[in-house]
Amino acid sequence: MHNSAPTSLQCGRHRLDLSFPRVMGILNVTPDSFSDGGRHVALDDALQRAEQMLAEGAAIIDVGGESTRPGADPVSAQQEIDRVVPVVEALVRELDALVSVDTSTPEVMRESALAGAGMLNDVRNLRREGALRAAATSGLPVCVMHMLGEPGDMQEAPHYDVPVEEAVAEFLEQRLAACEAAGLRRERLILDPGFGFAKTVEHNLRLLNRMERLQRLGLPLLVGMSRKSMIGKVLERPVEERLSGGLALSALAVERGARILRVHDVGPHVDAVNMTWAVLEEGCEND
Ligand code: 8Y7
Repeated sequence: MHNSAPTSLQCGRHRLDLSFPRVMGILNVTPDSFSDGGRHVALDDALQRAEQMLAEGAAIIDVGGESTRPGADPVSAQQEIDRVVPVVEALVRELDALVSVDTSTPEVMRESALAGAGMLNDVRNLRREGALRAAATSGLPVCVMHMLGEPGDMQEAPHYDVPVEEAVAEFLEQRLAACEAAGLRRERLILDPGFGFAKTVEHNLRLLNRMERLQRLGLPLLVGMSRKSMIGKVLERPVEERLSGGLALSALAVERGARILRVHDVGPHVDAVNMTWAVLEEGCEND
């Protein structure tokens, strides 16, 4: 299917080339993040980890200071700022990195933009009070993800009255309209189906298989499936044994139109994605 989405995005001082699929490396700065065990809280550790991900080919580093794990303790805006902003500043200053900030909190969006972040990533799709306005005034591209409810209650019997890809596409269209009404231009938006958020395994598999439905919205697609329980459930693997399954999902996601892959294991995903892309683009210059 023809992909009509923009092939580059202005992310603060960085221009992100999306004419081929890019990898976003996950940098958790929460004390309780489930797959990093909170080991990356210290600034030096965060810098080192980011440097390694960039060397492995990450185009973007996604910094998150609020755990979305069900049951995680809520954090105040100030706590989140204290965790995230020094890391954003250091990554920009020391590594000239394109930094995305995973947050739903308007104050964090504002402070992150001032600290040099190049992108915002909100799993609550700008539904928090003041988030639409903060995102609009930041001037940065924003990833808008599909999720119903809150991380704490979203997995209580997720149900859709229409096929899941239809429900997700319609929801994202509505959020796009809300963004545009708040002054966030369409050209600045990235869409994400929200794998694992308010979805059963069957929903997740179907949504990936039918992601072309979302491609029709004409915006870059970001996906996050790295180490998620959809892999654990299909393969019966614990979280530390989900890399191979994740690589298979990334290859398929690229084939189904994803242009940004949010992952923990950057090097292996860069290879998987580049290999997939080489096949998909084969002969294109002669078309
Ligand atoms: C996603 C995400 C998480 C995702 C986007 C995890 C912050 C859970 N998942 N952001 N964040 N998309 N855009 O397993 O799928 O990484 S947190």
